[in-house]
Order: sequence, then C-alpha cells, then structure tokens
Amino acid sequence: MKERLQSIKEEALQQIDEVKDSKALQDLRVKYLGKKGQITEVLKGMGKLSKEERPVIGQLANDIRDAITEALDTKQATLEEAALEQQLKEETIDVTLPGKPAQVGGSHLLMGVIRDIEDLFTSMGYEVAEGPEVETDYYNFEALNLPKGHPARDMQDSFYITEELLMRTHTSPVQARTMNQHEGRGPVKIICPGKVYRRDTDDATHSHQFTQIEGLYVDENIRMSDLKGTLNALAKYLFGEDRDIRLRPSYFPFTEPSVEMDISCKMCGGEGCSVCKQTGWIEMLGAGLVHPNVLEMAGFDSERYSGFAFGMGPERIAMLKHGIEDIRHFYTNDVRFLKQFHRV
Ligand code: 2U9
Repeated sequence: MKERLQSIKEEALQQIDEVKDSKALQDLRVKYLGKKGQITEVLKGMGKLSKEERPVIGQLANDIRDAITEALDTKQATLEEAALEQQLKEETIDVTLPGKPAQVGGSHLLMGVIRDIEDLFTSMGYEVAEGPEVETDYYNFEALNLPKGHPARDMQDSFYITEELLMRTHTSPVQARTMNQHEGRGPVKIICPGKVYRRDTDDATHSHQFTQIEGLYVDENIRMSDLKGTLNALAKYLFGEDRDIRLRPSYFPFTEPSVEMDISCKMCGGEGCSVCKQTGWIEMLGAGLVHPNVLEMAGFDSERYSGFAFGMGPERIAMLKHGIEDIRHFYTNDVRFLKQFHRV
C-alpha cells in the first residue's frame, strides 16, 4: 500500500503539473481526492492492515493527500493567474490606437444655406414664418394677383388635390397669410423658407419638389433702394464682399416693378466665361415692390403702405456656391455627396 500511495502521489503531482486548464484540474481533484478518488480507494483498504501499519499508512496517506491538495491549490492559483493575464492581455486597450471614427451626421447642405439666410435676416429684425404645404388656390394664386385663368398660372404647373387645394408652388402664400393676420397694420417683416412643388420632369436643373426662401417687408414708405440695399447685403453675406450685384427689369404678377438680381461671376470676376455664358453675371433671385393689388387683397391700404419682396432657390444658391451641376444630388441622399458639405 505504501508503494501504491507513493506512485499515486508521483502520478498525481506529475499530472497536476502538466494540466492546462481548471476543468482538467478539477477532474484530477476528483480522480485523486474525490469520494471515489484513488487516495480514498486506498484508504478503504486500511482495514486489512495490521494495527502497527495503520497509523503509519494513515499518516502517509494524509501527508500525500495534503501534498496533492496543496499541489492542486497552487496549480489552481497559477491557472487563474494565467487566465487573468490572458484576459488582461486580450482586454488591454492600446489607448494610443486611434479610436473608430463615429459616423457623425451633419445638417443637409440645403438646411445649411436656409439657416445661413435665416440668420442674416433675423439679425436684421425679420421673423421666420412658415405655412401649410397643402395650400388653397386662393392663397397660392388669387391673393398673389394670379386670378383664376391667369396665364402666369401655367408657369407654375401645379399638383392639384381638389378644385381648391394644391401642393403649394411657392412659399408666397405664407406671406399672404401673414399679411392677412396683420389686419392692415404694418410692419410685416418675415422670411419664409420651405418645400414647394411643381409638376415638372426631374432633370439636372428641375425637380418636382424643391425648396424656396422668400422674404417680405411691408411698412410705410418702403422703396426700391431699401430692396437693393437688402439684396446687396444678402449677396455679399452669401458669396463674399468682393461680389457685385445688378438688378434687371423683370415681371412677376405679385410685384411691380419687378427685378431679377444677378451677382458678378466668381470664375471670371465679371470678364465672361462658360459659367456665366460670357455675361460676367449669374442670375440669383427675383424680387420687386409688392403689387398694390396684393397689398389691398391682404387688407393693407396701398396708398399708405408699400413693401418689397424677394424669392430665391436654396438649391440654386448651393449649386452656385459649391459648383454643383445636378439639382437631384440634393434629394437622392447619396452620403458620398452629402458628407462633403457636412457642417457639424
Ligand atoms: C407676397 C408678395 C410678393 C415673392 C417673390 C420672386 C420674386 C421670385 C423665384 C425665386 C426662385 C421663384 O423658386 S424660384 O424660381 N421667386 O423670383 N418671389 S418676388 O414675392 C411676393 C411674395 C408674396 C405677398
């Protein structure tokens, strides 16, 4: 039995030394020290021993059990230490490594242009006014001096929903509604951004849905020079102090006189190039003094009040500023295009 115990001890210590993981170590603990373990089995034979041998073997067996137990515990600690080391190695974060860039979104280019223009005009005392995209024929056309059957209506092919309801073709109805709410008392000083709809075939310069931003200033004694000064400030704010503007006569049913405003071409500095079709000027927006009919229909005494209004397309502004050729880029949500203009 003594030899048996010795060989069990050597074998156990050998195996404990070689074991690689806690599970296998636990199996060895059971194999040697368990209820049916080898040490236990040997001890069951104690009864056959002489009473002289029993305490000797008993002590030896206890010593071997303690030796195996200690070897098991030491090995357990070593394995746990190694596992922790491994875990730390695996979980060690190399803080010098560059972080994974979080995909940060940004505001849409168009929203940037609209926000810039709003910032300028609110800094000049204008309020931002908004209104319904599903508009009545009255506010979209009648109130803007475009009575039923007026030829200019065809210039704005519309998505009619009913006889009297349509998708608004411009944000001008917002100004007409706001003027009405003022019950003939000025001043009215508003900037009106928003989506508008035209029954157009989408191509590089046309879209069935696009954005507009219009402005209106109605008060006593508003003159063309007030309009020109305001538009000049706008052009320099959007395109730089070095840009000039020019006003050309034009026609809109809701303004009289009407003008179109051009800015000097950046590419050629006004000399003429392919961008400005050799004119040196690039059309930017339309404007004019509010037509007396429009003032009267909104309840303003056109003898006492006058006003100016203007309208522009943020897409056009963005295309001019960034040399964008195709208006559809604004709506097709191609992140490769959009993220070029991200403003965080
Ligand atoms: C009221 C009175 C007058 C708004 C105006 C324009 C000229 C204009 C175009 C710009 C780009 C339409 O999208 S676009 O093609 N708009 O040129 N808009 S004056 O005049 C108003 C509006 C409301 C009550």
